Amino acid sequence: FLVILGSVLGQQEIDLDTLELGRMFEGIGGISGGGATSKLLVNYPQKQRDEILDYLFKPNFGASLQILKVEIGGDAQSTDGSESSHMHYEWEENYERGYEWWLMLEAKKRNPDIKLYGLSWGFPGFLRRLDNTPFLNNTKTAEYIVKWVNAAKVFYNLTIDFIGIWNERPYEVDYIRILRKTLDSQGFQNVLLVVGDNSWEAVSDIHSDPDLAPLIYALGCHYPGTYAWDQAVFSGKPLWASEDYSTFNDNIGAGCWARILNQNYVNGYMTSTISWNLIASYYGGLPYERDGLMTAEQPWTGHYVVDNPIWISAHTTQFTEIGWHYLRHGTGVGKLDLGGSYVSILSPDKQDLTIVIETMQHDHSKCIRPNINWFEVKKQDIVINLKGELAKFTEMDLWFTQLGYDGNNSTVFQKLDTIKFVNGSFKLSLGLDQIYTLTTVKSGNHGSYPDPPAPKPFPLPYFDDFEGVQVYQEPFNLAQQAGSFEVLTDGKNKFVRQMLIDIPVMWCFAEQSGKGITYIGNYSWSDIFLEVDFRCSKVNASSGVFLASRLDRSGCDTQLTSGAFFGVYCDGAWTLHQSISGNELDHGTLDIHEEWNKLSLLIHGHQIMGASNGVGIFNETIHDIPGSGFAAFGTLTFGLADFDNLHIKTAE
Ligand code: 147
Repeated sequence: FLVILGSVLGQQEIDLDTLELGRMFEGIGGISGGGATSKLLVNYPQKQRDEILDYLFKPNFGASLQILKVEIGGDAQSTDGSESSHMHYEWEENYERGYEWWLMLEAKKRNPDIKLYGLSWGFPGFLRRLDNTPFLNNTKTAEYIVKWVNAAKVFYNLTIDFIGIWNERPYEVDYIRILRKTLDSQGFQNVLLVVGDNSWEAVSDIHSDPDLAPLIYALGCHYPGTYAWDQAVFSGKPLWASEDYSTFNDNIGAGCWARILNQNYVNGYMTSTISWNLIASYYGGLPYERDGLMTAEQPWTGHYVVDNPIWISAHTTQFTEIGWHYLRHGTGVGKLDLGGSYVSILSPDKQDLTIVIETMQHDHSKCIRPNINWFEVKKQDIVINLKGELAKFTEMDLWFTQLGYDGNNSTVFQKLDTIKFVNGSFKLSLGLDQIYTLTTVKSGNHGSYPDPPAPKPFPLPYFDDFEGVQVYQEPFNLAQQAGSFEVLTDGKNKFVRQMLIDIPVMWCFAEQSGKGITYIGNYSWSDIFLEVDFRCSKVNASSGVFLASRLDRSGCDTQLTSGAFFGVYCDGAWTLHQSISGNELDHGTLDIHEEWNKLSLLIHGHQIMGASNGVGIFNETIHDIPGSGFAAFGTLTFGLADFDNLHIKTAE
């Protein structure tokens, strides 16, 4: 009778009980990598860097993330840059490269319970099969991955919880078997496999190959659009949205994140959702600008933005833990009659209960992919009834977000008055584009720091002699798009070396130009003077080096970039090109020293001038290059070459 009365009054009765529980909640996380998405975070001023890390990882502060997924650097372009491998060549290993070790340590420092998940996008050249897959020798590839897992433990005391196979690329079942065996034989039985970081297709292999199922812990699908294949649901495997979101982090992005965090479970029984990316810490102008939970793209000022996806995360993460259980569909999990959804998550001792409700409208919660069908959301009243053993809860904290659009203000992650259940019931009037958390957990907190410094564009003039960078690290502010650039020392002087000597297992096609290249500065730079010292290598040498400016393409389109390229071969030949892979404008020869040489490139309007060791080489007018873009240097072929003393200034 009450239910009927309720629907007559236009109010939905939601009965929560625990007669049967749903699936285990496995956490909300972010991805650093795939690729180079944390590149600029590393050289932030310490104060702002620590604040940012608190917003991401510190419990009861901000996003309070429960999973950190990182790229296992593979020396290949993987979206916003390439990340260094721990083995550039078969004969070496190095665990002081890149920033993912550091990031994992910072996350664990703040939350020792955070789960770590590693995944490869590319792989170094020595693992490359001719078809550009890492399955030339599955034992070697498995050992390469297990070395990374082992190094986490041995060098950093980090326990890796999950390992994936190959991001969004086909796996070989034979490789999965060998990887599982190699992990087990080296004492890593507790490192679980998530397969296949693409679609739900791995479920077919599980069905056709009963020996495979026990090797796989969870099925990971990317951008599932909140749905899972029936077969996947019936497989009994945990289902993860192992990469999702990737949406510009304004309020539509926040709305996307709110909707999928609930509905990935409501519609698709997914128990973990992981955002690409964790933090948008790469230059504006690179692909997928600001597609992270928050933004930090100015290490030179310390400016950062805590975007609303951080607070949307908090609505779930601050009031749950991995290992809690969703209530069952129909008894605490479901869709709202007039649009929107709700989930309820219960602690194992049943002493804590968290309910998250969202009423995001279609156009305010669009994600980058996939397109979803139209749906309506209307204002509505709901009554939450706590049944059975849940009736013991008489009070809950209430946390509220109203996302604003079209100039309307937002209220974000605010604690409202504590609510009281009367006879086990509480009535809530829901508006549009709102998120509510009802919870017995008392520790919720909207963390805050004073405003960070104001934004400013990349500062010019700019000079770097790389003396301030730790050896094996990437040079600050240089965003490698193909190849791997590391700071090394000869004992007295630090310099940058391009390390790759062959083409990696590519994730996309950025390396097809055959060049190593690292970008710096501002996408809107136009009249720029660049100068760098270079030295040809005596072993495993690149054929030469180049300086470039006004580069208009990057990421997985790096091989297509236009721009002015002044190349110098180690035999003394020079060239001027208008793109990375062709269109020669001029060429000649010049003198090269055994040791360091100075290379300069000035571009002003259509005028372009090059010099080497202070001697003018060319001075001409060109019309067919972009009006603005990034600056860069690199190697003309994969192979070693050294760089030092980078100068950049505005060309007057
Ligand atoms: C994903 C990648 O895994 C990430 O590294 C990052 O590039 C992210 C950016 O949105 O995208 O790759 C996808 C690229 C394209 C599609 C799906 C995933 N797509 O077109 O469906």
